[in-house]
Amino acid sequence: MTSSSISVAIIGAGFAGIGAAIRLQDEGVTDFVIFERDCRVGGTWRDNTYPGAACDIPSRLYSYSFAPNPDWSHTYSGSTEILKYINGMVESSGIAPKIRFDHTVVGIAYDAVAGEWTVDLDGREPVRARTVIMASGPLSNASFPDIPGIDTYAGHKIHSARWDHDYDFGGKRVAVVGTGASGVQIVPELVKTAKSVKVFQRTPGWVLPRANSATSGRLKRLYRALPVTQNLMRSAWYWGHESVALGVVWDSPVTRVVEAISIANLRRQVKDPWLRRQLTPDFAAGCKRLLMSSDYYPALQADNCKLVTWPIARLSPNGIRTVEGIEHQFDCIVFATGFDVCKAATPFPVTGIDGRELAAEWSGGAYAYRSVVVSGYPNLYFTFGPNSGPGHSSALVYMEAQINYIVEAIGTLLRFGWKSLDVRPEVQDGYNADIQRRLRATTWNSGCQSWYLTDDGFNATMYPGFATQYVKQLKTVNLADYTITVAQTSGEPLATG
Ligand code: N01
Repeated sequence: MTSSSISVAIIGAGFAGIGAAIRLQDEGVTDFVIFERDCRVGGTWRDNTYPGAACDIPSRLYSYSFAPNPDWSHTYSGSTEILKYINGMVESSGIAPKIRFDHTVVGIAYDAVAGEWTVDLDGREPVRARTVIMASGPLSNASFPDIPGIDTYAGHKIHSARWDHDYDFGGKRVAVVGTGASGVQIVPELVKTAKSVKVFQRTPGWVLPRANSATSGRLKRLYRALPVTQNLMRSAWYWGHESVALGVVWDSPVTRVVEAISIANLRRQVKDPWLRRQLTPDFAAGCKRLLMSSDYYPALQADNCKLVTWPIARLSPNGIRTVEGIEHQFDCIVFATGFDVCKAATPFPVTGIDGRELAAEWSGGAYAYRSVVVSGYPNLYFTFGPNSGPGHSSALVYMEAQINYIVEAIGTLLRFGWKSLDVRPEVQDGYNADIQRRLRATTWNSGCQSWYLTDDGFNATMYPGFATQYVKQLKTVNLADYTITVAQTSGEPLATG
């Protein structure tokens, strides 16, 4: 270990990076730095500021249990309020001085002799760190679709995750490509301002109504005065979502109930049988992310809105040409087409023991042990890593479990002055064989195309179980799972705070 190395490098100042930093600090590990490529914290909630951007998981569950917020204004909060929550955590925890903005990590490499990672930064001196936490997020790189002619389009192009707030939609003819979680939130807002909106749907999703109510001042005061009431509400949401897993994670009779609720919602909101047919999914509910919206179907039926289900053939200088030969002309095209998710790659080169490259090892689909560590890459930890995605619950419940595990592992390493913790390959292999076997029975692997799967159908994204099982497996670090390398030099000072 070199004297100039830091104990922990955290890559990314989104929910995961900020949460990890706070929990490290709570446990007395203060020698960490957060590298953030942007100039603000917030990750996906900083980037996704499109009109209508909100979370489709109740805020009381879509927050950290160690940072409860009695002031959520609604059951489901908007992106501005979520970003405020993240900023509030940064402020109250005092971690702001440890964030290095405009620091883009371009690669990390492990030095097995020193037991350190070299963190390479774009245009800056590299930094040495004993441990690294990858918190760069799976949904951080906006993805424009690979549609022929996309560069020839001469009008205005906006991606949902890079919204152009200076663009005035008033009087404009607008296209929205994509009808996933982002698309169904954007369309209801755009129909209020644009002259016309055409929505290009490739696959209709299952839409469930979302009842979003304001939290009264009295309830907020109760949450503040009696925090246990807030915990009870969080628990109620938690167990409610756990019960939904029975129909969303596994294709079961409960899935048919979810589908029946969605179809009843469609029937209630859409009277035109042809439009209904166009909006009816042909895959098991849950296979793609369930869409939560009570205003999407009404918006599609607004006088200035039209659903287009003909496949897109290409973009032309004036707009979008569909396969039956019609050219739809637009002033602006909004792409709600999702993200480049690293399912079979890494966001930048990650070099482990003996020069092994993680991107090469993951080329058939990413894998890890319990989603947080990969054999051959000691002292490197992932948040939102392989097979950590929830289909039915809050990503933050999963993230908090990852963070607690990571903080325990790092704390143990630093406390004992060990050089490295490297998960044993046979332990990792056994875990993944089990994960892939269990995934075969899930809705996600039941035949639809989604961002959860690689092009070959490998599921490197989702966790096939209840949140309770996921959290339980990360409750404690079992050192028997690891090869421990003890530092060669004895008597080194411990790096814990
Ligand atoms: O992206 P998506 P998203 N031609 O990948 C279509 C999270 N999130 O930004 O279904 C035409 O889900 C594509 O069509 P198809 C959440 O985890 C959370 O909406 O592949 N269409 C689909 O309709 C979510 O899962 C919240 O056939 C094309 C859409 O674009 C994730 O972000 C809110 C196309 C992409 O849907 C991503 O959601 C928002 C093409 N070439 C987002 N390429 C919360 O509330 C793609 N599409 C927490």
